[in-house]
Amino acid sequence: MDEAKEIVFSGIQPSGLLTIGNYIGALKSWVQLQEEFTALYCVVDLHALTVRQNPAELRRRCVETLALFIACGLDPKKNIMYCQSHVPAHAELSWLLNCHTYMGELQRMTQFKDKSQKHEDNINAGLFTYPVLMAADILLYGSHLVPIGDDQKQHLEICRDIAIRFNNAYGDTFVVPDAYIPKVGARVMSITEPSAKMSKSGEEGSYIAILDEPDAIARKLRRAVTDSDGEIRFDPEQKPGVSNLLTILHAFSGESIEALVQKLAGKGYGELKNAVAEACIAGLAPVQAEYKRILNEKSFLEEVMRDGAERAGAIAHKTMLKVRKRLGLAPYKL
Ligand code: AQP
Repeated sequence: MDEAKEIVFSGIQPSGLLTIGNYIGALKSWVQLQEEFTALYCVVDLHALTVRQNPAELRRRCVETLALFIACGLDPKKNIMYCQSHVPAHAELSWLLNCHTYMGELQRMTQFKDKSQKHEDNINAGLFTYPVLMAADILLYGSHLVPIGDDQKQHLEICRDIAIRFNNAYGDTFVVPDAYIPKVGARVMSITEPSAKMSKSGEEGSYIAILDEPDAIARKLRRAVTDSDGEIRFDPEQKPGVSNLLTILHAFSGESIEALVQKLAGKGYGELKNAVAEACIAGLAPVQAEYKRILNEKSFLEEVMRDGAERAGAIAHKTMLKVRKRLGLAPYKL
């Protein structure tokens, strides 16, 4: 590890097919940040367990998610990619931080409220303490910067609060991290319900998966919910559907929103949807082709996962020694 570089950490749950929300809001930033920082990118399978998963599917999705990371441009020579459950220190630190987190803080989390409503039959303690595990993920590595979408802002805030509280109580232990939120695309909205975030666990037609076939992408976008005033204008408050389509078009075409609005002035929503579909299909094609190729390279993927866990584990081990000492846990050697 290059000690001179600052550290970036981020993760994605293997809880479904990764969406263009994950791509625009997170993965694109990850690719840029790996050039400048020591970057750790994690398939956060322990987080996925807060919602009931099919074990065989979860096992398969962990490897597929890692393959997709690489297909999106993440390079195992430039960063550390691994599976969260392969580094047990995440769960260990999470417990220690749980003892430094207040119920009231966790009760305020909007994601907990949303997911409790969505999974009424399984409001488990893990769902409630999810932000503490996320804090452990980040603090284990002395992370300076955490690239996230808008939805994770509140969780990053609580992570900072826990780190500051711990440092105040026991002396400087954790780096207090900053969020890195993309200027555009930090909250890609659902195609069918543009007032809600696009989620991989949403209804089938509500999201575009990175691996969706061109026909599926075009079909979903044709059904995108817009509004009735017919004007192509960027106004997320008044026109969430149209603004969301413009954001997606901007992310895949690279053209500024202003330029796109000018170009599409006077045209109908059908044309806007076609333009978004074309850009999306073209932008995702190389990722999809690379994914198919990499997925067949089982031994390469295993090696990336094993090597990543070893390197991440070595950093985590150092942090845990410090944390245990600070808390007064008995050392192995007296
Ligand atoms: N719609 C989105 N727009 C922008 N960024 C997004 N992210 C997720 N959805 C959007 C960002 O992707 C990263 C990984 O998120 P995650 O999969 O670990 O969890 P999530 O935020 O709960 O994403 P989903 O798709 O909504 O997952 P499910 O449906 O399983 O709960 C994060 O940085 C997130 O901000």
